[in-house]
Amino acid sequence: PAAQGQPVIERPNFDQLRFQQRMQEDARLEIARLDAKRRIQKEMVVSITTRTPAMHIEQDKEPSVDRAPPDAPGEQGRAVSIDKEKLSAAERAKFEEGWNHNAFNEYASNMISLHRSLPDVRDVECLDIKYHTVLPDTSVIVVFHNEAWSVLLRTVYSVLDRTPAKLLKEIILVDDASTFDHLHKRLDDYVAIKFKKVKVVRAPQREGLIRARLLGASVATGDVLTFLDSHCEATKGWLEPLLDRIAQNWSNVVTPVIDVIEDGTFKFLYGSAKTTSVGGFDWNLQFNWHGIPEEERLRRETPVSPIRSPTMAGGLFSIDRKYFNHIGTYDRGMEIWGGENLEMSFRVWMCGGTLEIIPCSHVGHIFRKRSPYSWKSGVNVVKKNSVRLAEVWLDDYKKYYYERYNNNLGEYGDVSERKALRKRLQCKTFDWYIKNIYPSLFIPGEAMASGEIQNEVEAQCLDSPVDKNAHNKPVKLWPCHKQGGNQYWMLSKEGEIRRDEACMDFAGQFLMIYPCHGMKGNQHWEYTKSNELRHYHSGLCIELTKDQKIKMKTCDGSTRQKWLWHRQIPD
Ligand code: UD2
Ligand code: MN
Repeated sequence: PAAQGQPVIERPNFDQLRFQQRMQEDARLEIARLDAKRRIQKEMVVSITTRTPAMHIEQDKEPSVDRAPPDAPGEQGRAVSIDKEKLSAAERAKFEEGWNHNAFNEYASNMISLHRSLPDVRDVECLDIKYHTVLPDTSVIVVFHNEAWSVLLRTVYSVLDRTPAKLLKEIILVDDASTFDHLHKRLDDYVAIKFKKVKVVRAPQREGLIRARLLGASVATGDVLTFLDSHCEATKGWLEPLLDRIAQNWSNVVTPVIDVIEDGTFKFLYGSAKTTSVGGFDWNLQFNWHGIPEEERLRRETPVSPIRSPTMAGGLFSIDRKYFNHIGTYDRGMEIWGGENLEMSFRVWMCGGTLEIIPCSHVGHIFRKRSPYSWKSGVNVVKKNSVRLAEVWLDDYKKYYYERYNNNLGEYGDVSERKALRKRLQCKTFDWYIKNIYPSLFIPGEAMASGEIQNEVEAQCLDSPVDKNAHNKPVKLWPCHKQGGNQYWMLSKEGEIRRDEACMDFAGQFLMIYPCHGMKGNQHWEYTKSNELRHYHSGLCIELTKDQKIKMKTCDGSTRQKWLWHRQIPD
């Protein structure tokens, strides 16, 4: 039985999404994590047919290609499944090429209408909300480097088709020096013929998404700036709740719930406000998702009230245009991809703003397992961007990030302007941010015990790989090597045995590594006075068996169940 109402989690239902860090030297897949996520999302998805059918799509918009009949591929957000083996050699080549160019199934996308219909994915509580009758208007800014034609246009049409005309000032497409042919003259011609509200702006050279967004913002004229990735689909009613929140306070920075458009089938997956996650990060300065913290659940008035989020994913958000400038736009010194989302999140919170997820606003995004485009060669841009933000915003806490690189920061350029900005805005400290905005963040310096975990009888240590692909892997036993690495663990105040976002997890069968969920349950451990590692829920202890394996056994006080941490905080 679960202890004192602690949830017992078979598998957490808010596993990290696909925001894998795109370190150049580590572009490998997080297959295990993604599979788990997909499995969970399948369970979350509300059957489309059980909901109110999507209402008609407003048609007061630009002239466009014909709308598809209801049974056409992908309509209502349905999956398009293609049996590659049944394709002719020529078609199969196109199919492969689509995947290679985009890291999603462009071939499937090309079969789907640019106007495909989607279910009304909002929670029923959203349907009764009355928004201000006068709302600010918005410029929608979409930056892209080499986006697929049908995917880019579906992004544009989803906005045009589902946004009241008076709220949409313009859509600004920022081409970040794409090399795909269709994104040049063909796009210009199409935009000129079909659209009135769409502008194309081109960066003369590759700038990366951060400076590309700055370029878009510099020409935008709407009251609000709304950023979207170039592979999104906005759903019915997506914009009003975002603008309404900004109308209440210019320093509210808001994001929609980001639904998942499956990379292979274009199936539109969504969950309810109750399963929505908030943004966090780890000490590798990697963004991650978490369940809504208990305090935040209690603070909110209704299940669909705005959710305060310590960080945002980065691609999809709305911000008052003047506030965007006031708060320091972005750090122009950041390259290509990464870090800008945490930088803006910390900045907004520390300098007096608020970052929220708005549960009644849903926008789908294609999450990819690899980055399809070229990066800057010879530079670890994610590290460079992260060091820049750590230098400016993290105060003493930056040491936890720098430890990862043995304090070898590399070239990160000049951050004096950003430091001056922080001073000018009189922003609060990072310590304030953690204590007030992200109290559940694990602080390595606060671990109750850390280092290797050695068995009392034999010099064998609990061992599991450090890399991100380790999730869902068994914990192994290895001769203690005193090198840290795979044998470095920390015991958190909450009773987790963890490294970064990886926690030891026991769901009844094996001792595993799983993403930390912060809800105790299967990840709750007790290091007893007699040095046992007791799993709180099952009451079993970690044992080194005679045949050199790890087993979860009834606690019996034997030395094979006793473990010593390298460093322990005396009590
Ligand atoms: C996530 C964000 C993304 C950004 C990134 C961190 C979501 C859904 N996505 O990664 O917006 O915050 O984290 O930096 O929150 N692009 C360019 N020039 C480049 C590289 C990319 O214009 O040099 C465009 C790209 O075409 C896309 C957007 O920037 O429209 C984001 O890139 P991504 O889709 O590869 O990033 P994603 O979703 O993995
Ligand atoms: Mn994206």
